[in-house]
Amino acid sequence: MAESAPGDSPATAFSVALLGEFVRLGVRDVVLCPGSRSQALALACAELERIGRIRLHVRLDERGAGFLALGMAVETGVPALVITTSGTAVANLHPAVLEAHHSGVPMILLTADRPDELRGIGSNQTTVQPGLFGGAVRLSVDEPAPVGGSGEQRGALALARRALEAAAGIKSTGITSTGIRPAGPGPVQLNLAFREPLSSAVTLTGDEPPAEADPPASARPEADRPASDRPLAVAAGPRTVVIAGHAAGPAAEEFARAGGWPLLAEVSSGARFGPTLVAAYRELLRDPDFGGRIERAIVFGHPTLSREIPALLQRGDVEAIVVASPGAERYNPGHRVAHFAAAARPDEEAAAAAATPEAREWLGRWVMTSRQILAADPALAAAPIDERGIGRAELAFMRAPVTRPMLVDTLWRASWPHDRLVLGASRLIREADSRVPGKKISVHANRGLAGIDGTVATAIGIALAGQAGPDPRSTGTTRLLLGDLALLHDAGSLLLAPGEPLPRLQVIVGNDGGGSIFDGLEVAASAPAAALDRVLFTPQRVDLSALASAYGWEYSRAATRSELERALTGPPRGPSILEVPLAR
Ligand SMILES: Cc1ncc(C[n+]2csc(CCOP(=O)(O)OP(=O)(O)O)c2C)c(N)n1
Ligand SMILES: [Mg+2]
Repeated sequence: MAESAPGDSPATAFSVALLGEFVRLGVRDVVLCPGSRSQALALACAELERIGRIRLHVRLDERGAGFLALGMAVETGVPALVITTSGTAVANLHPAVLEAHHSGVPMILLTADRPDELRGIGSNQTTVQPGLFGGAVRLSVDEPAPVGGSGEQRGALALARRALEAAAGIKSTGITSTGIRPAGPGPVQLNLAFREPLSSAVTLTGDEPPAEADPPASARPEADRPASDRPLAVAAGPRTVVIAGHAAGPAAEEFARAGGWPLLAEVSSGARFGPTLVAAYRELLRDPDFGGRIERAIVFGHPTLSREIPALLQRGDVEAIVVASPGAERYNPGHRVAHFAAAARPDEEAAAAAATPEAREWLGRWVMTSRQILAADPALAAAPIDERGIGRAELAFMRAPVTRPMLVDTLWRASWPHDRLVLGASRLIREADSRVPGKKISVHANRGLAGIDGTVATAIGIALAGQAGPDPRSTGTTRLLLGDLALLHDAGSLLLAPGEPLPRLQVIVGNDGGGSIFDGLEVAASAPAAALDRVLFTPQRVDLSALASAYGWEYSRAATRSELERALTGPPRGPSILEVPLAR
């Protein structure tokens, strides 16, 4: 593919072939971290970017780089490549690998390593990289250093294809010490040994013929669905609810509508909309007159935000059916799930039964009561109206300090279908989950493991991938809502070097000076307050305005309702931070 020159490095020839094949198969985003051992890959990427074949994102911190790639794949459905040097650089990918594994997001890591002869002898920056991620990767290959042999480039092409198939979950990749590797999209590690000379000059013209005559496979993961995984036909019958956990997607809404069943949809389910939605599901699940009467629950996605849902599914008098759980583990609270299925639909009788008076009464009560609960929420009361203009009551209303319910409600109202909303792991996602009404908008959260790490990087990945395409959605704004500790945990991801594409991202920080989520734990009622503060709340007093300015991000602050509304309704902008002070 490359023009050859004397003194060519096999590392470069291999890297060009491997990356070229990834591009040919549809990969577009590459996240690259600097390092010496990976230089052949890095320089080949610079060339591929120069000729317009990839979108290259260069990041210093591998931990953030992993989450950036995760965010991109969440948005596009296509894995991004992450390239690192050897040693601790590789270990820094682990948090994002675990999140991708548990949430079923594809990702391909190209980790540079020393060749065999330099391993296990105390060489600089050399550890045991193969297998580092254990059972969290769909495929782990330790590729020997290329030596310039004849079949090497073809081998590189085959490796790219194998990696993509494994990341997409198209093929199960055999038995390991941890058992059969799970299918479904997830992370893949290609550990690539390189020997000196670590690179040579590379020039690509963009006219290189396809390296192989095979028809291009798609990089977009297709569901790995054997023929036996026909949709489960769900019969009419018991009093049923449909639960949409994280990433359930629109299939959950469609299913609930077809069966005429109440839809209990979490905020990041992708199914929080539609005529059968029960947004105030937590209150109702606790109510014996509602939750207490449920006889069957059909779960889509991965519920993580409430205690009520796992409690319901463990009840002896409730039949639990779990459909298309994303990620590596099937959702199975208390090991009480009766059936697992890849997909489901109400059978004909069930669809017809949706119109019976009993079914309509069951659904109607859930939906109407949920709407009444939301309507009675004092935090969401509308502005008082004074016919003679802006009165005192309205002024007071607009000057009211921002509260958590006000924050999530205003943000929800400011979001449109072409926007993307990303929610960090904190009190605020729970606040949103407990009160925002139905709306068909794109909401993401890292709920695979619900870490507070990598949140900024994930949102940048979603924003960059979202704004790159020709899709009308590419005109929207990405907004990230997170707590102060989650922001500080990933402050390094604010680093956008000169020349890097700038995300159209507004980071909204609910700043209550520490981890106030812990104030809601039972232990907060009994443990000494000072101890709780020191070891759980963990106070911080970082000057967020100075932090933003240090990294060159626009900064503003909204302490009242009117300031918040203004800050959330402006035109789309570049990277900005909005600080919202919140009472603990
Ligand atoms: C990587 C990681 N470390 C620790 C935790 C435990 N944890 C959950 S929430 C939280 C504090 C969050 O604080 P903040 O972001 O300020 O949100 P708040 O609860 O104050 O709204 C911590 C430390 C976690 N989820 N992930
Ligand atoms: Mg906080």
